[in-house]
Amino acid sequence: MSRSQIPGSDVLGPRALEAATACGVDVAALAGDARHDSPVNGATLGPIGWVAPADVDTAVERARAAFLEWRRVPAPARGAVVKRFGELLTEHKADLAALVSLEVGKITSEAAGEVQEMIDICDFALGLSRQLYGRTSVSERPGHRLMETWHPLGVVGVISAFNFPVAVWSWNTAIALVCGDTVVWKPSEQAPLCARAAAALLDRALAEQGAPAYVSQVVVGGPDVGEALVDHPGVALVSATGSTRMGRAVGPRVANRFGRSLLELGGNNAAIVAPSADLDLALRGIVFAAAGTAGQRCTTMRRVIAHRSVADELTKRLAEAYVRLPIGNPMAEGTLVGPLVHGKAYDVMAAAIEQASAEGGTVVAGGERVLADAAPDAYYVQPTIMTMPGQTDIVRTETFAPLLYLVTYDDFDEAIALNNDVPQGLSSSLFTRDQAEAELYVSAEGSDCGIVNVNIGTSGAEIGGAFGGEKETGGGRESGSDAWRSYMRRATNTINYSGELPLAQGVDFSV
Ligand code: UN1
Repeated sequence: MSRSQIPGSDVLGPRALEAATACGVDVAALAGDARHDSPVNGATLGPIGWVAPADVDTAVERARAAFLEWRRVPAPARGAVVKRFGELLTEHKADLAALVSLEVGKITSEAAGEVQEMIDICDFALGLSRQLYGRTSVSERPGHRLMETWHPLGVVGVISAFNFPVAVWSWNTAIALVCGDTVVWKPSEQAPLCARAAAALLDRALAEQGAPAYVSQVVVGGPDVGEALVDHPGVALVSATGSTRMGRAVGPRVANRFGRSLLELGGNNAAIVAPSADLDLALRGIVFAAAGTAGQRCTTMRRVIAHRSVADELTKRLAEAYVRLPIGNPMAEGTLVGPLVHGKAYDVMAAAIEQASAEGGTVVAGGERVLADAAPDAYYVQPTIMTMPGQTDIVRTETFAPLLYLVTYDDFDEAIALNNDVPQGLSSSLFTRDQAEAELYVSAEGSDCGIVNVNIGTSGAEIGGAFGGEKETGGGRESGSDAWRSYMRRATNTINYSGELPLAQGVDFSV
């Protein structure tokens, strides 16, 4: 199949059902009026089988009951489930990746990378299942000991976005499960088959390891299903990935019922390119981060802040690289840029290009829709570069598409200021060979983002680090490092073995 040959529904539909069946989904049971379209050709992939908001109640009640049992299972035994899940993901990597390509349009290599990210988090969570450490501390009172114990929170609600339709759920779920929580997942409406396939593999791992029923559940439905999860008092933690607009709605609602939320929202990620940068390396880092995944990662690079001395050369070389990017059928070999998720995403991109032009920008590469004849209902676009006179309104706005803005700087402090002068704070990077610049960039006076890289792009983080960002990105941290703490509650224990009852702070309350 060539890149410009967009497969028809006679190919895509059966492939989707075959892959979902191989992962253990009972496709015959999927019914209902709700349908979803493949970004690859715009054609309907089949019934979704939506649940109603009222079904969220049942799911949360079941998850709550399962939690009471699951929390008694030793953490390393919970880890064994996650280990098995990782093995099943490895076995079904190609099928799950195919579903990711079909439902959200990722190229095969990135879709496989997404599944690999799931396998990696299973490994991480397995190790973590023996490392849920608490601290001990010294007491100011004789014959007393202070310690912290970590306990599972309860039911975790996961709301995930189309662009990482299964990996982000798995970051949350693998960690939540070893922590002793149970999970109710509301996946993206765009990716119900991926979600059911991933959930079916986890169900199998849970059953094989003798876990209680309803430790993991998936509720496929519309925004009202997500809202029911957000508002449910039985959901201890809502971990939500999506737009800042969505987070602005979710955060206060969860806080209002004193639930916890973990938000991973928009980014407006920049790379600074310093005069000493290795331009070959910068070029490769920028092209992957800005045009990869058709610009639809939350970590996608959206701004380049180039030193005036290298800006022209960099712009020229970037434009040359962009022209060569193979755009088309994401499942064809050699394709690097697949489709946008739907027509609305295309409209938003086209409007952003128009606004950026009105704000003084110039398109130096891309900007056009392609393959409209071969796929009239799908939206393939040329990744686009625009030079801008400065960080105008549109530059400070996240547009979820392959649209990269270039601005220039004269001194490094100005570059850092530009890096930080956006409402979002997810990811950032600096290309330099100057060690002082690199150190400053990762210091407290440097980038204000949650992810701060040197000599690599903004996207493609490994699961071992904590993932998330500041400001309008929402402040949450998922995945590696000590992000597990968000899925547990901490108890401070004071144990008195003295036989006396001395009071802290020297208080005398003798009776
Ligand atoms: C996202 O786009 O929501 O760092 C997650 C990355 C991936 C995760 C992206 N590991 O680009």
